[in-house]
Amino acid sequence: MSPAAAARSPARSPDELWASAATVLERNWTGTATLPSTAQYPHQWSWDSAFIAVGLSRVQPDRARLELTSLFRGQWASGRLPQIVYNPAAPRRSYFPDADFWAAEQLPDGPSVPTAGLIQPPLHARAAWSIAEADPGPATDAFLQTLFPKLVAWHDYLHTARTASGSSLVSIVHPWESGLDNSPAWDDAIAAAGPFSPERFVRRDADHVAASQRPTDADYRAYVALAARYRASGCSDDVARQSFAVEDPLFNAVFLDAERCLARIAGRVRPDQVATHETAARRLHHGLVDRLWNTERLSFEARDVHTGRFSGLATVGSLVPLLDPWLPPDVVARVVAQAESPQFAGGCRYPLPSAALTSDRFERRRYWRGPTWINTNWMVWLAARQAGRPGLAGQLRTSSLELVSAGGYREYYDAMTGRGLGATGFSWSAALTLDFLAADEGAAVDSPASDFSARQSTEGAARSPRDDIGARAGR
Ligand code: 2M8
Repeated sequence: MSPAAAARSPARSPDELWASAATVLERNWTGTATLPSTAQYPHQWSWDSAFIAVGLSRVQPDRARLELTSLFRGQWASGRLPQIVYNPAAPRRSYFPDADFWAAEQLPDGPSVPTAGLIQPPLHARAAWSIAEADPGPATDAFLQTLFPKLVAWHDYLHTARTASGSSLVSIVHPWESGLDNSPAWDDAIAAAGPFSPERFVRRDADHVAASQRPTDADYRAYVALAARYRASGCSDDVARQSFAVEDPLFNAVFLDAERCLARIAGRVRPDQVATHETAARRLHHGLVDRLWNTERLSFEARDVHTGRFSGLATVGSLVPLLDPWLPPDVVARVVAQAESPQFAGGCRYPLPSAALTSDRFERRRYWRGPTWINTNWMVWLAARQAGRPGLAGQLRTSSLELVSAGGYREYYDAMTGRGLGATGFSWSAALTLDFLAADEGAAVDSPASDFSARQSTEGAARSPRDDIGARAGR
C-alpha cells in the first residue's frame, strides 16, 4: 500500500471488517440463498447472488455454491436466468412487483418456481470462477460439472434471444435489466417509450428508505408500465417489439468477461468447448468497440436500439468495458483517464460516483444517479487490475474499504461525504468487502492458468482473516 493510501486506511481493522461483513451475510441467509437486504429486498436477486457468491467463496465456499445452485432453480426452459427468484417466506406485500404480477410459471417456457420475467447482468460465470479459484477441490469440480450446462444455456439465451438484428450485443428491454436501474443513461429511451398507461400499484420501495434516495414517482410509474408491457407480451424475446431496447456497455462488458470465465470453466469440465466461449467473448469485444464506443465523446455510452442514438451520458457503466482485455491501448488510456478525471474519481472524496459529477443529471443521493456503489467499484477494480492499472485499482479498493468502515454495509454512499444511503445490512457491500480484503493486491489476474497457480502458491503463506472466520463458521 502506498504511504498516501496507508494514511487513509480504514478506521476499523481488517479483522473487524471481515467479521462484520461475514455477520451481515449470515443474517441475510435464508437457508438456501442470501437476501440483498432483509427489509428492502426480501427475495433472491440474480446479480446480487453472483456478487454474494464471490464474497462467500472467501468464507464459506459450500454456501457460495449453494447460492448459485439455488438461483439456477429459477432458470427458464429457454435458458433465461431471471432477475428475481421469489422467496416463499417473504411477508405478503413486502416487495412490488411480486410473483403474482409476473405469473411467470404460466408462460410456456416459464420456470417451475416463481420468478420475475426480466433478467440482470450475467455475472454468474465470473462468480463460479471465483469459487473455482478460492476453493479448488472435488466439491468445486462437481459443482462446475453441474453448473456448466446451465451457464451455457443462459449465455446461449442471451446470444440468440436477446440480440437485435445485425448486432452481437445483448439488448436490455427494461431499466431494471441493467442493474443500474435509475441511471440517467435510460432517461431518453424511457421518454421515447412513453406515454405510459397508468397501472394500479402501491410502491413498497420507499417503505424502508427515504423517498429522496429512491426513484421519483414518475420514474417508478414508467418502470412498472414497461414491466407490465413486457409481461403482456408474454415476456417476448423479440427485441424489436419492445418499446425500450438499449445496448448497454456495462451489461455487455460483464457478458464478455463471463464468456472468458466460461472458457476457463470449460477448460476444467469440457475442454472441447473452450474455443466456443473464447470466440463468443471476441464477438462481444467487436460489438462493444464498434457499437458503443462514442468516437466523438471518446466514451463508452449506451445506445438506443430503435433510434441508434447514444445516451450522450457518461456513467460508471462507461468504465466497466475496461474488463475487455482486447481494447486498443488508446481506448484503455482514455477510459482510465475518464475514471480518474473530475467526472469521476478526480471530483469526489469517495469514488466512483454512479453518474458523472459534471452532468446536469447527477443527483448526489438518488439511487444510481450519483451515489457510489461497492459493486461497481469492485467491477472497475477487477478491470483495472486486469488492465495493469494498479493506481486506479488501489484507489477503488481503499475507498471502498473506507466507505464500509465508516458507514457500515449500506446499499450506496454519498460520493462527497461517504455518508451511507439506501438499505442497511446490504449483502453485496459485505460480500465484496470480503473479496477486497482477501485479494492479493498486486497479483496478476488475467491469465487463467497463472492466476490460479499464483493464488494456490500464495494462499498458504498469506495471513488472511479468512482463516479465523472459516474456523468460526465451522468450516
Ligand atoms: C435494485 O433494483 C431493484 C429492482 O431490481 C429495486 O430497486 O427494487 C438495483 O440496485 C439492482 O441492481 C439490485 O439488483 C436490486 C437488489 O439489490 O436493487
